[in-house]
Amino acid sequence: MHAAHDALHEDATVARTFELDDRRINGRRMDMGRVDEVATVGTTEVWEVRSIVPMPHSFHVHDVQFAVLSVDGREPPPELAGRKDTVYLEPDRTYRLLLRFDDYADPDVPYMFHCHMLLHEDEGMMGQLVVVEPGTPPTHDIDAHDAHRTNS
Ligand SMILES: [Cu+2]
Repeated sequence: MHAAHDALHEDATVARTFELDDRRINGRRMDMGRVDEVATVGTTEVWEVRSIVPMPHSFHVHDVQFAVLSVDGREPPPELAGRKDTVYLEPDRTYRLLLRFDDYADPDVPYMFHCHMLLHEDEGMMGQLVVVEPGTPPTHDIDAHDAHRTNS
């Protein structure tokens, strides 16, 4: 793993897990009335993303770009170096992503994270992420998937 990534990784205070099955993310399909994740501006997060079925997906995040820290615990191949907004997920591999939420907080308007394969996307393989200022709750109903604070 790159030293630069290690240094950034030390800053991560929130970890989230995203398990993708045939058409759902963490067991859910898109619901415009539901906020799945709430992130806070000024924080760095590690997302663990995995296709848990024998099919690939393409995980796409709006708002921020991310770095791929590792694939199954190993340094990512060269094509996964650099900043990404989409990562192709081979089945049964765990991709650890590093995301930094620096700006564009809006408690009203969610961002999306979704599978970028059109059929999957069209069938609701998508969730909503709201980025807020510290101490500001989002205005939509929250049914957030549990994120956990890391011990750093
Ligand atoms: Cu997909």
